[in-house]
Amino acid sequence: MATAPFDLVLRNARVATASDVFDADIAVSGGRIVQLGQGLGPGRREIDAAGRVVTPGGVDAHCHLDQPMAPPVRMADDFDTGTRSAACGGTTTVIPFAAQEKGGSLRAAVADYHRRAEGRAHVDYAFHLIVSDPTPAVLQQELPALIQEGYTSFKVYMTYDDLKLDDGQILDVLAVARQHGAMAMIHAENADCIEWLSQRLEAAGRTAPRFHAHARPMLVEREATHRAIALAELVDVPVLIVHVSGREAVEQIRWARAHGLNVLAETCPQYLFLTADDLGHDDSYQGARCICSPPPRDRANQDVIWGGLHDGLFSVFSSDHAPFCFDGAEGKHPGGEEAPFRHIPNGIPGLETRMPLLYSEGVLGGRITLQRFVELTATHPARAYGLHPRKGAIAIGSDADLVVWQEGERVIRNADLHHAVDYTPYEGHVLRAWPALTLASGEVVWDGTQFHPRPGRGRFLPCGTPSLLPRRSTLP
Ligand code: DUC
Ligand code: ZN
Ligand code: ZN
Repeated sequence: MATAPFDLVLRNARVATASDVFDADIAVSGGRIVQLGQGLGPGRREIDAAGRVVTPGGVDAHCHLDQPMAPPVRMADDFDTGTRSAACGGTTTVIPFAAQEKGGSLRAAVADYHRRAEGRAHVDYAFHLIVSDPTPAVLQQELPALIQEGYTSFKVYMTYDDLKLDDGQILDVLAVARQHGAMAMIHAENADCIEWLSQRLEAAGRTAPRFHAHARPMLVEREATHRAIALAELVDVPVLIVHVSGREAVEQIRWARAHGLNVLAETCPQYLFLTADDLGHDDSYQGARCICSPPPRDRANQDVIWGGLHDGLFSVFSSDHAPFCFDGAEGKHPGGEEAPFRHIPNGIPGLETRMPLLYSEGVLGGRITLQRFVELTATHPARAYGLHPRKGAIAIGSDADLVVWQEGERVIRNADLHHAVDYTPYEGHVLRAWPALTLASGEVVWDGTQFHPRPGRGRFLPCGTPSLLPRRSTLP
């Protein structure tokens, strides 16, 4: 009896996973990978990968989409445009943030965020929570219940007036993470130091975008990183330090690991491909495009970040996509004007360029292995947030989220990107590879030139228990 054809067979793939690189066909049925091997039977649809590298679809575990902002500021990307851009850059799972408002309920924030996402996403999505007001009701009822329902990670901020927690509040939140096996993510910058420096800069008339970096020097991040590690040690719980920007924070994390502490770390493209010079040399406003926090540092710090990507210090490589248009009152010109740096919304776009930048400069530039690329962009983020092996893997039973890589030069032009932001910080950067095909649950969402929309294709993913602890073997 003839066996039924597969829905799809991706033939002649050079399959790259976090542990291996091998040649195989990949058979897909019902949106999942059902067979892997050479010479597989027929598919109703067949695609020839022609020996090109195929990796798991990316998991961007830190991005901001349609997150409510104080008017008039508004994020440029919602779940439609943000996940469109993700898919065209090889990312098939996004994890943005349902943010609690101070004085508001966490559950209400989650319900509101579901309304924003429902029926709009082109790739699958899960939610992190942002805890900005850890009241007894949040700590004792809302948070434990939400963890049970699949919101197993939450971010706390040590800076930003509308979000920041004090040390005692952070300890309370970490205690909930410990009790319920959730993952705590920490934005580590010292708020009082930033405020003190910002006031002095402003009083001296130093308000141009480039002074954003002067208000947030590395020591501000170093001190907060150390404090975050100490708070986690006190509670005895793993933590993940997000968007690590350079040497001094890296040193704190290495110190923690050397002392046996479970401290995970994330970094982002802006700390490899931008420097503080991109905020401008003079009083030009153009640098507002690259304002993000922590700010980009310098070349020596970029090298340290590359070192941590190479040797296993970092587990997760995310975009921290925070999309604000340069023109207009909703974005980098709040109120329609050139504003002092402290009033410029923080964040840059990067969902679509995250994977191609790291593949080009990391893998093809000889700085990291292909397996490490997969680990950083897909497998480890999926494990850190309880989505593995459904996501972040090329294995039987995993979702058929796949990227076929095309080598060759391609210049990044914002006009070619699919987000709703009016610029990219990487305009003119020459890539060495780009996704020629992105499959999301076995459907072609991007074919190298065309995006294939189907809003609502993306489903909400409840997260399981985080299953990633730092590797110690490769560290000093
Ligand atoms: N910094 C953050 O902490 N979040 C969004 C963007 C940014 O620059
Ligand atoms: Zn942050
Ligand atoms: Zn962020």
